[in-house]
Amino acid sequence: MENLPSRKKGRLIIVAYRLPFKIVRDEQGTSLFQNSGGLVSAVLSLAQGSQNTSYDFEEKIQWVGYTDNTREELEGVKLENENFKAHPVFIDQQLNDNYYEGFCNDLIWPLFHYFPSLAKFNKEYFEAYQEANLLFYEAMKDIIQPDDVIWVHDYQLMMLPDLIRQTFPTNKIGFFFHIPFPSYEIFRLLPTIWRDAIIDGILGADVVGFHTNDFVEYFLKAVRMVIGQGNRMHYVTLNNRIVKVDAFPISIDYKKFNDAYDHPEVVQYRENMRKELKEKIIFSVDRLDYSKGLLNRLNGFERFLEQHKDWHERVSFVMMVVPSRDQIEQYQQMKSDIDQTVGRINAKYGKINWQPILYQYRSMPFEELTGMYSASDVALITPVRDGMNLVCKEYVATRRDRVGVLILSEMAGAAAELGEALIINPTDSQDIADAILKALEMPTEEQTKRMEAMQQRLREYDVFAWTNDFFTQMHMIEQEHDRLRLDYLTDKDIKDIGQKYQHAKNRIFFFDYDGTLVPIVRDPHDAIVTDEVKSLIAELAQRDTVVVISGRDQMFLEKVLGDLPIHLVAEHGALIKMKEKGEWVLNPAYQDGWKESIRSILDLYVKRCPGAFVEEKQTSLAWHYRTAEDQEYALRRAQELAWQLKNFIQPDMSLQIIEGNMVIEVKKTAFNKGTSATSFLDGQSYDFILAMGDDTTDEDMFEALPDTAYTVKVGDALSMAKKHIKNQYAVMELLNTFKEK
Ligand code: GDG
Repeated sequence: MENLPSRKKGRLIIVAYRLPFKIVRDEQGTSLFQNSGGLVSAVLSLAQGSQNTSYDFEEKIQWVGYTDNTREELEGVKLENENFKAHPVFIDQQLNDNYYEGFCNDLIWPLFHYFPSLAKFNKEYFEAYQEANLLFYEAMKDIIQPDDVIWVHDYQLMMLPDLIRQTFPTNKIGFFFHIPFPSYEIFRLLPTIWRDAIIDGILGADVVGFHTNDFVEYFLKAVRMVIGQGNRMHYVTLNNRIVKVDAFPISIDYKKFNDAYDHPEVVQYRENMRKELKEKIIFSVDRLDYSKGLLNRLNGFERFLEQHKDWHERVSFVMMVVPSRDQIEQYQQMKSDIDQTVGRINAKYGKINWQPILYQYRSMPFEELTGMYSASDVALITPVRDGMNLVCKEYVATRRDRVGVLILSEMAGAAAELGEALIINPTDSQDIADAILKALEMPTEEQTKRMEAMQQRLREYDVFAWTNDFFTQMHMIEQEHDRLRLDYLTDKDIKDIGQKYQHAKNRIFFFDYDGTLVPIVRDPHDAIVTDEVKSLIAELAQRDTVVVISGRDQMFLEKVLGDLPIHLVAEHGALIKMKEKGEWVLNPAYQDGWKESIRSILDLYVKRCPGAFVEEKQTSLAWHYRTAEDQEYALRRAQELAWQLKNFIQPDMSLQIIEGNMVIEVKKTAFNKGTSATSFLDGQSYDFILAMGDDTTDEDMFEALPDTAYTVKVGDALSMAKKHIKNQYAVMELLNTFKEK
């Protein structure tokens, strides 16, 4: 952290579905009750400067969120406490039903938690989702100032980052996703337009965070499949910016839970529970939700009771279920299943003096929650799918006495961090029953050993470290953007280059062909250089050295430029025609004998992808799919092919895979546009060097040329070149400045 440059001023704008406080109106007026949830305290730590982040926020935190109050009700009410200033979003009931209850909780929630059969794919839901995201945007657009940092949260607001980005291109935007991001096989169940909108929406952010690496990988795969964009080390490159996608496992306020252990009310509650309940206490608390594996847990506990009679009357299982979404039919059904199952198990095994399961459907105050955490011998957390799961972390943090056993589902994001828990598969009742027995019989020393290891990890990466981590990444991407800032050639730059040119004695130009000397066209055969460009190059070539370096084959270059007095380089440096010699020579570094094995793989993918074809050049092989019938399918095949080639190609084969625009090309690594360009400089003393190109392969050239060279990227893709130029027409303008006046 010490190396981070000076802190930046600006405000923090949080956008989440809910506001950070409840607005209660009564005869006395309006009161605000601040939530004590994890996000609120994490965000507060940032604002109060208790975190050493690179941002130093000024003013209160601005918080944009939905309120169920009407606009009239809040007229004139000051929605502000000492920490937050709220900007309410008003969504009318019917829209909110389709948006929040509908798209969010009746589609995205079940689908992303791997319950596709519960997901309702309803067109009105999607429209409402778009409309509601727009309402959030409308509510905030007038408050955004130039240095403000915006942090958008969760699956209710996936389209918002891009809505903001379109009008505020330079504000930093973060997006954090609190639920699992599913594998592509699940994600693709969404209609194409919906998944496009979701991916485009999220990618409006600079940093996109998930709880685990798996979710990161799934998201990156969705990005690849939906917009055809890969990533490098979790950086997705878009037209003129980059997006960092990474894992930030959310955590808890460790100290708050750990300190609670000695709070008098908590001590009292703990002692009462230990007195009143049986010898051993098992505890669980979750919101009512099918993702939380409540029935799986009951089945596991029942199996335990069935198999271990010696534990009867000695154990109490306290199962708290917090009311949630119980207007939705599936939730009502689930609640009634739970009620029945608990009733059945208690009736079957209970005695007058022993009720195996103490089940309550309500929420608990913090002291009662931490009292239960600290009174319990076992916490039984069995979600069938959970983004993270904070309950298990809170249980561990509360155990200042360093005993207690955590049983945790492998399906919770938290399982990746809490390996010392007894990890179970929630669908396997026997696994749960065995873990319960093991937990109840676990010696105290072993409990302490496991607990200490987990506590250390949570102490070190608490919720404040989490926010800090996220904001450090936000800051780093800002630096990365600064580094890659698109610096377009100005009129003054062009004048300066012109003057330098006039004064120089020995000058050389390197030009890429497609996209630089000619515009990109659909059929590559039609990319014929105009007479105007040719005459400009011919004129330059009278005075200066001109090299055209292309990935094209020699025949094509010969056809379009062969009559000019210039050097030509084909196939990325494999074939060279020096103007003096007038004949094509194979680069001596090229070694043949590799094509056969690669060709058979490419041919296989032609069969697997109707419309694709293989182009065999003298020194490379290219698999083109721009002519494929089904582009989406072809893109998938292209990715598969690239992956298979990467696995097949061994380092000693010295082969490189270039993933170009609708083409996958395999060539030797021995040369590239960079090595080729620098070979023209050997033994020469050029005092003016200018290189232009639009392709990713031109980056080798920009990187390899000396620092004194003018390197110009055509287009707005991120580049190593020093300057950018808008398009091929601007290239013409620049070339015109070198004309003899
Ligand atoms: C979503 C993701 C991810 C619960 N009952 C009471 C109570 N709680 C508190 C717990 C805990 C929180 O609610 C529940 O958090 P979880 O993480 O377990 O689950 P979700 O609500 O589903 O949250 C989840 C999370 O977002 C954060 O990113 O971990 O995977 O699904 O803090 O303590 N608190 C009190 N009384 C209760 O009765 N005081």
